[in-house]
Amino acid sequence: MGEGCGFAEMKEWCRSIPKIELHAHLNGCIRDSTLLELAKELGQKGDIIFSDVEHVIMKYGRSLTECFQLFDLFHILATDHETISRITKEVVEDFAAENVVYLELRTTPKNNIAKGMSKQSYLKAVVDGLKAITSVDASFINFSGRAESFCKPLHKSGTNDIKRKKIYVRLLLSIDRRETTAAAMETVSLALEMKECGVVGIDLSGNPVVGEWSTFLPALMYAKEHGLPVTLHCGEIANRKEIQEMLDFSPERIGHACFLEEDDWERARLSKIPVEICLTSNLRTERLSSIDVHHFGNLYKAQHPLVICTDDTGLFSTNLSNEYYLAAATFGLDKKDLFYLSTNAVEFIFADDGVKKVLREIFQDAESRLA
Ligand code: 6MZ
Repeated sequence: MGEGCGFAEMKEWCRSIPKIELHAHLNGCIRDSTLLELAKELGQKGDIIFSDVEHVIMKYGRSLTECFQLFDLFHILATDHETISRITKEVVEDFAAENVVYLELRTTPKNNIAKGMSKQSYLKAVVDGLKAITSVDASFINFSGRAESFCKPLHKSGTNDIKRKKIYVRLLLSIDRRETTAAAMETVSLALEMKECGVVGIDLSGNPVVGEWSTFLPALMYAKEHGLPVTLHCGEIANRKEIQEMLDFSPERIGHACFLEEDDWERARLSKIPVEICLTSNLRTERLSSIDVHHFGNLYKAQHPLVICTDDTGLFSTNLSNEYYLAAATFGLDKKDLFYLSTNAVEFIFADDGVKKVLREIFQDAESRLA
């Protein structure tokens, strides 16, 4: 892993190494081209006015409030089962294309009576999307509980075999902060039912100014009691009381953690709780004045468990390689540091030890080739 290199070479290197993505929201990762196509179709049907939404989809910088307005639009564009399957397939293919070898994809199961959709049928549409993947070898667990693994033949080109990209996919079910206790409980029950089908945990997300911790706590406790790991969007805004309640809960991971105060960090440090870092997302949604003051810097120096993630690749026009590059360029990390970060993320995944073992081998193999 040679040291000094130029801007373009470093970007390419970040793309080439195996990576793990633990914080990506399905509907936040839809390709712009797909969103535009879906918006055009709905425009032709007269359901929306295309010219009104086109510029919103293509906008570059967005405040946190605008993000949540946009999610409502995304959910209008991607409402039926077929579209959910399509976006799942595309999102996984996009992550695999830049050498993500393990993806924990999170999404909020939705009830939509008009589309004949229940939370369970939404989840089935997601799994159908995984089944439809052909351009890469996706290892996931089928709705029947059967492990689908890298069994497809290698794609041949001339006399040379081209190794197909391989990606493990596991699912986290998200509770939206707008939901009631009963709806949150329904999501956790579904996750427990679908544990055998690749659902490995629960996420609490959604607009951080909406909802009360006490509304979600019973469902999150239920998950904990049944051994289902939980990750929380924690401290995306400065809400001291909620941050402390979340730390009291002892989740398996936290995301963002932009507004923790020194004694909150002391607790997080003592409990060594892994933090999902989303640099571009935090910058674009103005959680900080500039990237070099991001808490990643201090946490990295303190050797706190960290995993670099994207949050919403579509919404923020980013990808995981870019986030690794950004961390290196901003905080002076070299290739060895970045490779250590990506390898170490294996320890924070929610999938079982069997998957961890295979991933460790993938990283060892990559390290020997990069040396
Ligand atoms: C909090 C976020 C988020 O679940 O419909 N979501 N929640 N903070 C963020 N940072 C910007 N980014 C995405 O994906 C979209 C949903 O994920 C959550 C929001 O609830 C959003 O509606 P799914 O697939």
